[in-house]
This record gives sequence, C-alpha cells and structure tokens, in this order.
Amino acid sequence: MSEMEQLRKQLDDVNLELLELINRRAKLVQGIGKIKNKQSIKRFDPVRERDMLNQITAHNDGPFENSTVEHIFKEIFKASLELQEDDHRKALLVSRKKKPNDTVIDIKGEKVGDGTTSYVMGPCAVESYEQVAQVAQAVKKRGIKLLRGGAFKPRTSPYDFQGLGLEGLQILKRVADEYDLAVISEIVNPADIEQAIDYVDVIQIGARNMQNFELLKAAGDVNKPVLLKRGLSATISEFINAAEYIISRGNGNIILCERGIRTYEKATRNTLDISAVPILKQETHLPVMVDVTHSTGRRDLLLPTAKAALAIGADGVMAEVHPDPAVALSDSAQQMDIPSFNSFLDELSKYATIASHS
Ligand SMILES: [Mn+2]
Repeated sequence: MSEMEQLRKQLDDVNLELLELINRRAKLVQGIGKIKNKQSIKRFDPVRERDMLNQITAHNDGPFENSTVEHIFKEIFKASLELQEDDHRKALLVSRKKKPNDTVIDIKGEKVGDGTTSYVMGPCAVESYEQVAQVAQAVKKRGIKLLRGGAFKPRTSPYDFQGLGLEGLQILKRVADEYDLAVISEIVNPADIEQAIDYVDVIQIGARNMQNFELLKAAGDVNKPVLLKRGLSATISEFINAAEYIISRGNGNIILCERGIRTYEKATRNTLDISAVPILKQETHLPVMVDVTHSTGRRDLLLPTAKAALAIGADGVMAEVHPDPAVALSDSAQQMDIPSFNSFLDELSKYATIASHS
C-alpha cells in the first residue's frame, strides 16, 4: 500500500468515527430536548452555546484556527437544534401525527367535519335586523344551520363602514334565536371575546388578524368553536401555527378557512389556493372550509370555485348572501342576492355529500 493510500484509509476511518460521534451527540441533544420540552424551557440557549465554544477552543491545539473550529461547531449545534425542532413540529397539537382521526365540531347540531358538506351563508356585514332576518329566512328554508354576518368589520380603508359592533352581535343573536340558527361573527379585539360568546355560536378570526397572537390566545381560552381564516399573505405553515396558538390554550374546536392569498394576479380579488385544502386535511385533523366570496371577489366564480372546493375535499363552503347586494355597505360586488343564492345551492347540492340541502 502506498503512503497516499494508507493516509486515505486513515481518513476514511476518521470520517466514520466523526459520523458516529456527531450522531451520538445528536442523540444526547434529543434527550435534552425532551426534558426541556417537558419543562417548557426554550430549546436555544445562547449562554450554554457560548460556554461550549469557549471550552472547545480552550482545548484547541490546531492546526485549525479557533475561528474555524467555532464555525464548524456552530454548524453542528445548528443541525442539532433543527433536529429538536423537527421533533417539536411532529408534536403540534393540530397535526394528524398527534391525532389521526378527524375533529368533528358540533355547532347546535350541525356537525362540521363529519364527512358531509356544511355551508356558512349570510351577509358580509350586519346592517339591520330586517336585512339579517331576510337572509336567515332564505338560509333556514334550505336547511342550512350556519349563518354568518360581520359586526366588527376590519376594512382596508378607515373611512369604510366599520360595522355595527355590539348592536350587530345583538341582531345576530336575536335572529339566531328566532330562526334556530347558529351564528358566526368576526371578533377583532381580544377584550371583546368574553362578551361575544354570549351572542355568537362561532367566533371568526379574520384574515387580517390571523397572526394577532393575543386574539388567538383569547379565542383559545374560551369554550366556543373558532373559524380561523388564512391570512392574505400567510403560508400554510403560518396558518397551521396560528391554529396551534388556539389549540395550545385548550380550545381544539377550530375550523380552518381558506380564503385566497395575495399574488400578482389581478383577475380575482385574491388567488384561491385550492391545493391548501388537501394539504391542511393531510397535515391537520381540523375541518377545512373554503370562502368563495373573498377568494374570488367575483359573483361569476362563486359556483365553479365552490364545486372545486367540494371536489378537492373541503368540509364546507362559505359565501356571502345579501337581500339587495347593490346597496350593501360592504362587498357589494360579490354578494349573492337571494334568488342567486338559491340557484347557487341548487347547482352545488349536486356535488355535496349530503342530500338534506336540496
Ligand atoms: Mn365580506
């Protein structure tokens, strides 16, 4: 064997030794990670990292420079930390890995996520008792249980209609009682959650508030189903983590709602990310709905996108219905009037997984 071959042989052996050592180190880090997890201690500890690096460089006799040694070890530390984070991701409470079977949410008898199609219909904003009651009547006639209506409206412009606030919630409650419906309404302020639960059956957290972590925590602290909309620029991972904020506080009754994301496309108000539906269904155990009104912003696209939503496995469809969309105080371009709502449902029912809405 030549000298070169001998050295290469030794090098191969050292590589394998290093590999064994790195993996041995990784196992120790995983063990520490488990203990930290149990005690809710943060995984990254910069003081401890600095101590380890100091100890290592103090023993460094070269030929590597201390800075090089630090760099190599920093990479090993980083990889180990990522290993802990992978374990953590596997353990998300909303994940299928944590709970393999579907979460079914019972809202006044309407079971969302049980394999049948749920509908959430109603006006963009609560404008008056008469307006909500007219829609409630139409919704009720079709055997639909879930009525939506905005009382607090986060609008793009501060000069646009901001909603009726508490009065809007009171109207919803009155209509829900009169028509035996369940109502869904958006809450924008964590301080309003406690009061809202007396009026609504489902708390909606809107797209603009998907990462309002104080609001997510407040919604997680109450015993009331939450419909969480995907943020307009949120990745699926951010969306899932927003749901994790709610479930981590004890409230696991969460409906995820895809409502379109911002892209460069201008033909629709947002771009409906339809593939998010099966991804969310695979990754989480939560029911997934599609809001066809806000994703498209176009009345002519409500039916085709709703069909797509059901075909791809959504648990429900949300759309806006107004007795007279032309005079609606918000989203007048895309709300359906009551005859359009009826034909929308006639057509969509052919694709739904339940016959009771015919
Ligand atoms: Mn709207």
